[in-house]
Amino acid sequence: MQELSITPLGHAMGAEVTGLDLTQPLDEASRRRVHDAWLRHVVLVFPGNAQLTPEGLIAFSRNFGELDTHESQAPETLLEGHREILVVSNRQRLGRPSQTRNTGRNWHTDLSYSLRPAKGAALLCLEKPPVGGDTMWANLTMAHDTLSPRMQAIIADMEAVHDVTLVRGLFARDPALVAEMRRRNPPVVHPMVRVHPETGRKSLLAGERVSHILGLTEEESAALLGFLNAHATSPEFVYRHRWRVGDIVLWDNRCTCHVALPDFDQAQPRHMLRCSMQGEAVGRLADAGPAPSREQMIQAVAALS
Ligand SMILES: O=C(O)CCC(=O)C(=O)O
Ligand SMILES: [Fe+2]
Repeated sequence: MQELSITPLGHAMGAEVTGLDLTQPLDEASRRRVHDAWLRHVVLVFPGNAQLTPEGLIAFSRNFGELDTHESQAPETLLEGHREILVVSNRQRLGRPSQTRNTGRNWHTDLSYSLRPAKGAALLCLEKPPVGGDTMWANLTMAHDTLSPRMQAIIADMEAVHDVTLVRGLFARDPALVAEMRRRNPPVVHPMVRVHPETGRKSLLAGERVSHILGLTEEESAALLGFLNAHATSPEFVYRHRWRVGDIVLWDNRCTCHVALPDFDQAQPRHMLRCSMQGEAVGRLADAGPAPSREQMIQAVAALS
């Protein structure tokens, strides 16, 4: 067996880990080195795992936390007999179009539309199109730290609503599944700035599944979110992964967002298995009622004068 080696892949984040046999349990020293590399490089790539079984993926993923059993997901999107594995695939499933064929098509942090955004995830590529089908991750710690101190102070105590209906392409899926996803995931509130429980560093919880910032008008919220999302996903903060069959990509979901690009021939199979590590319960259910519009504010002020 080669020696464990960790090679950076990008400046913003990303490192490749080789020299591990993931069909065997990791010894404690290797587990620690990989865990430290995960915190440091945020996205880790483990090549050459096409033969790993579902049980092997589950066992490997458990090195990084307790696994989510996907209560927030429709059961038909999970691997038969393994609630810990979500099948992200455009292959037909159970004789029907796959309900995860367009998963991850806008910038998001996994499960931010639930009370418990994932801690991290491991995605194993079993089939990929000849070209395209890349995934991009953005480093939200960098995004936070490169805002001006004044902007950091402005957003420090802000909270935002995350909404499963903003999952791009959701409504192209089976209406019964969409109803199920909405029933399982009413809108939730999360802080805009998160503190990483292990590194203590702040990050910006941005993404395209945020509907609005609490306490602002619709217009203020849209403008600020537009700026923050553009800033957070600017190329300087992004690692783009070009998949090879057998790659496992492990990401820290507490300080990143990601997007799965639809830049490939959809007639070609793209088939991945994902385990998510359970995050801390940080959110709360959103109170009813959308943000007031500027028009409503004008009317309210007029009524006072
Ligand atoms: O298919 C991908 O590349 C990623 C999809 C996604 O967002 C996820 O599995 O969390
Ligand atoms: Fe995702």
